[in-house]
Amino acid sequence: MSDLSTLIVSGDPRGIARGISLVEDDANAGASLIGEIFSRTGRAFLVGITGAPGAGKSTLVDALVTRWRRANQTVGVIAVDPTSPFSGGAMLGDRVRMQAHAQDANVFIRSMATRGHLGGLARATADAALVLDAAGKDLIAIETVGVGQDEVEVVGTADVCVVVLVPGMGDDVQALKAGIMEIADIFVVNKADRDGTDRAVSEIEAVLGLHPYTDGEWRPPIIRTQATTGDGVDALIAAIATFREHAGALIEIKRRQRIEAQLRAIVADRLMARVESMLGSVELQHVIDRIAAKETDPYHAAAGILEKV
Ligand SMILES: Nc1nc2c(ncn2[C@@H]2O[C@H](COP(=O)(O)OP(=O)(O)OP(=O)(O)O)[C@@H](O)[C@H]2O)c(=O)[nH]1
Ligand SMILES: [Mg+2]
Repeated sequence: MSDLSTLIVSGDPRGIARGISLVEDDANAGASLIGEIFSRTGRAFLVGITGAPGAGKSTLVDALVTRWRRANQTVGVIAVDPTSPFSGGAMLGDRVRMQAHAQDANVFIRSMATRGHLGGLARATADAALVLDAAGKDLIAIETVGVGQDEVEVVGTADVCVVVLVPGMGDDVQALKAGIMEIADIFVVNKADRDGTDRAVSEIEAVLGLHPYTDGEWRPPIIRTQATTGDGVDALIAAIATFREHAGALIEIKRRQRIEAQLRAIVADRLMARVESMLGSVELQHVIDRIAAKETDPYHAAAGILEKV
């Protein structure tokens, strides 16, 4: 085992930071690191938290971390920074907010950019979670803004997925219909101090009512929270624990999905890298020119390329 892997497995914060940077930035070194630590993973429980910008996700994570620490659980947090214009500056905000935990060696907090990951955001996040898992973190919270396919993919394959909504946002119900619904294991209506909380709860109930839940099938509970005061956060912790106890088969399916997504991303990435090194960028541009000039179409061009690999 390399020095870095040894540091990570011992739970050293600097080792963890270096490990995550490696899986983010360096495909080859990241891959060999994962190879070394992989047998030490599989113990952590991944909690995905998603929702609209400003819904209070980070405040909620902060409140969860406080309680998990009280229960002597070690914690990792991965906050996937939205780069969208309406939520710029979130990274700084997260840092300030989470500062209360900064002195705690048993809490590791990391922000990750949404763009520019070789093999995609989901791959990079899953690898970062593996590093935290190998480092012995009991619980790993992954926060993303539930706006894009990428972000949904990231939290959708966490062991449990918490979708955070707020009162008075008609758009959220649209988002529910647009697919966030399928990935939610637990709904949170945060900012329950605001008007319209009951209405938000009944809107979610109405959407849940469209699905005929069978006996033994997990029906997502709806938890009201006020993340700023911590009200309702114990109920959320209890709901996560209940899910963990009762949805074992579902969690196994999600773990397999996570492995599958990771495997597919790696294969696609490597295949493309092989194609690029084989063709060279000039030849690739030439193929693109031919498609643009309608001399061929993307499907035939792709088939032609794959024949040569
Ligand atoms: N009134 C009220 N405000 C809250 C509550 N929870 C969070 N907020 C406030 O909502 C704002 C956004 O909170 P964040 O935790 O940064 O929200 P977020 O979802 O992480 O935001 P992004 O990461 O930028 O998408 C902050 O000003 C919080 O103080 C709540 O329960 N009630
Ligand atoms: Mg946030």
